[in-house]
Amino acid sequence: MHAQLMHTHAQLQLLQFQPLPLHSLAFPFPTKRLRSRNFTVSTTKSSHFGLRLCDRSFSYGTCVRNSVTGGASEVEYQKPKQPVVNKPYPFHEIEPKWQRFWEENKTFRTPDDDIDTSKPKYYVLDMFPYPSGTGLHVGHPLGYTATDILARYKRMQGYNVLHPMGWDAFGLPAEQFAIQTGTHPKITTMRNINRFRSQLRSLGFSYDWDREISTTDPDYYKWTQWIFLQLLKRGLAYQAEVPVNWCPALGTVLANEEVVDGVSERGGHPVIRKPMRQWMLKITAYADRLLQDLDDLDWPESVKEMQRNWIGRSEGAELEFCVLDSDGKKRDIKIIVYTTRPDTIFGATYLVVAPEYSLLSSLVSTAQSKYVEEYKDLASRKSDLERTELQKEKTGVFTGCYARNPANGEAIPIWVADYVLGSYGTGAIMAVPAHDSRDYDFALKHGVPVHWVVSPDDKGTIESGKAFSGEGTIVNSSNEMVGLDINGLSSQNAALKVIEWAEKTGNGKRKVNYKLRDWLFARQRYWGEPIPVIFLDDTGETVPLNETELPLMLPELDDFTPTGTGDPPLAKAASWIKTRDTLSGRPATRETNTMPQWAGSCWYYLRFMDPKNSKELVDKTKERYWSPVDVYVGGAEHAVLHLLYARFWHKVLHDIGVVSTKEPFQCVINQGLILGEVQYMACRDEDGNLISADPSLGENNLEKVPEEKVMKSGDSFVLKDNPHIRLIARAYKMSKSRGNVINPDDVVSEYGADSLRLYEMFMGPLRDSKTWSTSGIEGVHRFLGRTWRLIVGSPLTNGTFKDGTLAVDEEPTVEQLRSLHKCIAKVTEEIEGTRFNTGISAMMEFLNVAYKWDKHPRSVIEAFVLLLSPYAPHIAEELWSRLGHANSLAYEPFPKANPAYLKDSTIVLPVQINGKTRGTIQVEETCTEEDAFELACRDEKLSKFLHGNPVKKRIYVPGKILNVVLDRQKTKVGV
Ligand code: ANZ
Repeated sequence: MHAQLMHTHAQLQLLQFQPLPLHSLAFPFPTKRLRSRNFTVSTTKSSHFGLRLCDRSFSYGTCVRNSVTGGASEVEYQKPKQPVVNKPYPFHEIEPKWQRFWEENKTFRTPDDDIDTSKPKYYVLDMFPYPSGTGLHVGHPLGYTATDILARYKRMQGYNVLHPMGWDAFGLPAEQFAIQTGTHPKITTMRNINRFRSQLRSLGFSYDWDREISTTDPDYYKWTQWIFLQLLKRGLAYQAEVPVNWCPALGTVLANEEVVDGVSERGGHPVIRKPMRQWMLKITAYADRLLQDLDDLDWPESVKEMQRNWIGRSEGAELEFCVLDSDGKKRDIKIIVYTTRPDTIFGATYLVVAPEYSLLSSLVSTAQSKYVEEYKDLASRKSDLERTELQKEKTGVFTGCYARNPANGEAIPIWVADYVLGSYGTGAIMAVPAHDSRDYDFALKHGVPVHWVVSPDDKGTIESGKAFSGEGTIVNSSNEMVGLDINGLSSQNAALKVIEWAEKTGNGKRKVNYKLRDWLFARQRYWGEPIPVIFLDDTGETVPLNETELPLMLPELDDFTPTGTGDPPLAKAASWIKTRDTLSGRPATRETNTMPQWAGSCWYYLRFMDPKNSKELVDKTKERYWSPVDVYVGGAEHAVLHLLYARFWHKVLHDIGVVSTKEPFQCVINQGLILGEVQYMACRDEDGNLISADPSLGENNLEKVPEEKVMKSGDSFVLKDNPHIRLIARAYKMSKSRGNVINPDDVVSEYGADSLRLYEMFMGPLRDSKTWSTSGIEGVHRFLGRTWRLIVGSPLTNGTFKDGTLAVDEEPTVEQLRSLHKCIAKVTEEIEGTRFNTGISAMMEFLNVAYKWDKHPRSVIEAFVLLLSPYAPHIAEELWSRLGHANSLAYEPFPKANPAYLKDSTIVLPVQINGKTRGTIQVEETCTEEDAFELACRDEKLSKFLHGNPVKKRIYVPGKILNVVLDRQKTKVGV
């Protein structure tokens, strides 16, 4: 037990709360109470979540509750889960000390107006978090540490670095919490932000906190609203009656991604489709540019592909079909279909229109109208996803009328079927059952003929009972009457020829289509940016606010519950919604919808360049200097929506001259997922005995076995007590319900922030998913402890360390320089390639070698400390200061590898004796002739020839060959 615990009172300090001087928070505390699991401290001093209660080397607990009663604070501390152990180095003192130092000295402040723009810039950005009530999880520091290493490394390379942090703080959870508890979302959000900030600070990230922004701050959302007005001005924001996902229980409209299997993602409430007036943003106007400009980005190929698919560009044709009445007479209506396969036109045996097709009612014959109406009603209750599912049964109803296929002149039936969507293409298709599987299934079910018009080439085959949807050679496709013959052509050439023919004869034209839809940009929620428009009471006309009226502040509300009618909660702010048009003075009503959560995150990277500018969104000079973001790190879940929306706004801002680059983020990196510690599972039989795991019995039957009861047997895991019982080892996503969540606060408290940072980088490649392992973190923690002891020495008998270091002021040996420079080269190369894990391995190897040295020259140790500093900045700063430096190492030049020390130190030198190569020796490249000969004589093989034989002559070419000529007359036979 540590000496301090023997006293009745421990002298404790509250660590990690940066703004207060540490000593003011030191206080004595009865040690007996510290031994219980949780304990409460009463104090008159204010206190904060996440604070740690420590003495010189132990952490006793982390503040988990903080309440004020009658002027005094009650603070509840929870002990870390792991037992308190002796620490290999005093990180509890070092880490808060350096965090305070950085803050007080504004070490990481990025120069603003005082910037030297002759220096190169590096903008490295994290996807800013949503400050949830649960605080940071260990997944956050993975990306944040990676960007922090890059930021620190680039600073040391002489770059101006922009490395900011902020909060994406509007959103549903704070609003739902407000509905449940009455706490204003502003308060919840502020509390969560404070917690996040203090957690991030405790990890030593080198953010410029002067640039912190929150999307909920009116100084920020003023510009989000300003961008909206620009979109409106350019016709890129418009209102439309759109069927939206209406969730009656939440009283709000949900975005598609918030609806999973017909219920709301949050809460699992049923969702129905309901038409409502909505704001839409015309992202489709940018579809082509969003697609084309992807090519020049250094993004993961998978993310680019997801964006391409989301935009979903397809090339084809719009073809016109004349409608005939039931007697075959030509009517005055045309149906235009969209097809990507004009080559199959001769195989079109029917047309299908979507149930919501605008001309449907004028097509339907009287006899069929009842059935069509019933069918339309049925279809309106299904989601697009349900309707287009490939496996689903293809339903449909005949409209009672026909159309003429313009290629072969045949009259073909027109059906209405829900597998065709009203929102894509023209909402009508020519159905080619022989070559489209959906049409094939439909035709089979409804007895429509199938005409084969594409014959597979070498690669394809026609499977019986299936459509052939591949390309091939066209057959059965010629009609002299209309001047179209595509027989024998490849599908591609045939398609071109059909389009050419259609354009010439007025039967259609080439057409490009996109899957991308316009962006639904309104939410029936309180906690979002108000949309800056009003509606004139007399005419209903929409009038944008004047830019000088921004920000349009969210009104105060006490009641956040949805109105339930579809009117957003803002409709309850009676005095706020009633206003007047500033220009005409006419009475008007404010828009009560708010913007979706995506809005604020669309442009925050620009505000970081100039966060306090009250005149402009971003100053032009600053924008030109910092754009684009050089590296943007975040989760793969943002591959499409956030990254696409931000690119869209950026392009609009580019068009109106606010930004200078075409694209916002040059390089995007997705960090992998951190899965919980591996869990070992077995099953139980009916009598309750453990049996081998059998996943086929279902997930619920798997039971966790504690790690200490598990052993490895060959490639598998078995129960120690009964090796016949086989276990499965699995890592799961961290979740409360599985009880496998690792709290970064606990890790920091037990091992320190440097260990957490280093471990998250050491777990594996940044982009891969990885499993958490406590023994892994102990490994890197030991490495830091060994680094400390190598440089500072072993602890004194009282557990403290002597001041200064063991480094000596001596010239390093060539061997030492070789080890160092190899390490520098490797660490540099790996940081550049964002392969941080292998960089750490190189430092570990160096440390092992350095432990063998008798003396540790200062220059070598200093360089090593600098190398380590981006990864483990606290320990590195402390060592740097102990090495005699008064300033932070944050701007010291990063060590450069000297190529002279990188070559392999030894070479293999061939040795010839009397003209014949008899063997080789391993020598230093710079080895002298004398040393080379000496080595040859000691070599087992060569010594047989050399031993006792007089040498007549030696010819030595350094680095190439040693040639020994023996005196033949006095030499043994055989040489
Ligand atoms: C005839 C044809 C023949 C087709 C063939 C395919 C294969 P993408 O690539 O996704 O753009 N289509 C067109 N509009 C549709 C709608 N509103 N709802 C459902 N399906 C629709 O797909 C375009 C193809 O999907 C079009 O080409 C059309 O069917 C169908 F051998 O036309 B195709």
